[in-house]
Amino acid sequence: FYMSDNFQVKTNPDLWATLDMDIDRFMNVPPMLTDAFKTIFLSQQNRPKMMAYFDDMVSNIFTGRIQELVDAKGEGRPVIGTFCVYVPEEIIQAANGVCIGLCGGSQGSIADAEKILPRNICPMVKSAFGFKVGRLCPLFQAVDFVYGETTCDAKKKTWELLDHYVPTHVMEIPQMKRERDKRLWIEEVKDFKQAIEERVDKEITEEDLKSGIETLNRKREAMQRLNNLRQHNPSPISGRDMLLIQQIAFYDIPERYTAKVHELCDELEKRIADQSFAAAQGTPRVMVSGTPMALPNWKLHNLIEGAGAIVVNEESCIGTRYYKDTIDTGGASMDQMLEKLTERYMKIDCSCFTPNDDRIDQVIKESRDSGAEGIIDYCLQFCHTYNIEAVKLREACAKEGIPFMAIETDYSPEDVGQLQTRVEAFLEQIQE
Ligand code: BJ8
Repeated sequence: FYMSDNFQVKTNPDLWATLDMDIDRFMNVPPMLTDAFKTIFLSQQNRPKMMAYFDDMVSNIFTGRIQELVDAKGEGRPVIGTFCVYVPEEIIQAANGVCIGLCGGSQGSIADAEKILPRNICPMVKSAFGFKVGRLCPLFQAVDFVYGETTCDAKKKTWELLDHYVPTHVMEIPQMKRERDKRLWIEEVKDFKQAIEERVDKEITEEDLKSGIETLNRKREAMQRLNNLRQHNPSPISGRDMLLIQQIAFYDIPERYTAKVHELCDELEKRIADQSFAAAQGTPRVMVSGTPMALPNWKLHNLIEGAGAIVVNEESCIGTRYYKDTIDTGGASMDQMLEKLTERYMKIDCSCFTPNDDRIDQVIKESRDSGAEGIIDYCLQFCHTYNIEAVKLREACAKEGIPFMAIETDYSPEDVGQLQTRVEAFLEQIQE
């Protein structure tokens, strides 16, 4: 296991030159990410040894992984960027394509976005858009096209502008979950499949789709296994490391990632048997719910764990919403599989839907399952749907006697002091 001093986010200007990057500006990014990663991750005591793989994925995020994407394109495979877990990855996998999550979690590209977009919209949308217009993200530069969706207003209207910089397709996601919405949704899934087929100039067969579904099922099951293990009390792995692993799920190769997550799970089982934990017995256990935390957004986890607690669950799309449901493929025809796939996607309980009471029940359930002593609801600034849904969550938590705190923040470091005070007060409250 290497020393943290050796860790470095690698650079490769020759490779980036082939991707039309703003190399002069981008050269500042790897050293900054290296420093942040050392401070937030490598400073932790007693990390699982298998974290070396995930640390390596960070080290190679702008180089080795980009080379793999370039190689995939060379083999004629489509490399597709997405911004939402409603875009069905199984179909991309069935077409032997590569799916890369492009949500932005960095303050560094916000100013680029604000030259064009209004300031008072979600930082995740601004960050992603800024990466593209500033040519500041090798992952974004490497994709052939992107698939947006009609979830929140900030995203769906930004796609119209993003299309000037990269071919941007949009999948319609309904806002309700009635039978007629399901019919529309299935049509959208079929259109998506057809669009991907046209791109690769090959029909997706039943066998292809079945295998795409099975690959993603295995990945989601591995993540479920991992999340169950991390919820042991005391936890064998920190919340920061768990967040990182869940973020890496959006840019690693599914099969490789699945194998590594299982290896980590094996190690965590052993750690539990050996009583080797990431935090001592009695460490306050906090669950986070709400909007996703895209790489390299580690702000809240770093605050919570820096204040002496441990994060034991993420009810988030970079968290359980991504992997809580799988698709049963038993003996299904193409049409049946597409229907089952759609039904699985309809179970994702994003606040963009109304009503969305399933999510409230799910949050309470996950809070119980994870042994959390309180919930911190995380809302990115200007995300109206999660922000308003927090009202219902607060009510439900009050009824269940679960301590609850809602925070709204962005990527800037300006409110860190104030958030820290609030997190510390919350931790005192749950320990009383
Ligand atoms: S399924 S959570 S990934 S839409 S935080 S950009 S909603 S203003 S991310 Fe999401 Fe799909 Fe839903 Fe998940 Fe808009 Fe809110 Fe920003 Fe958001």
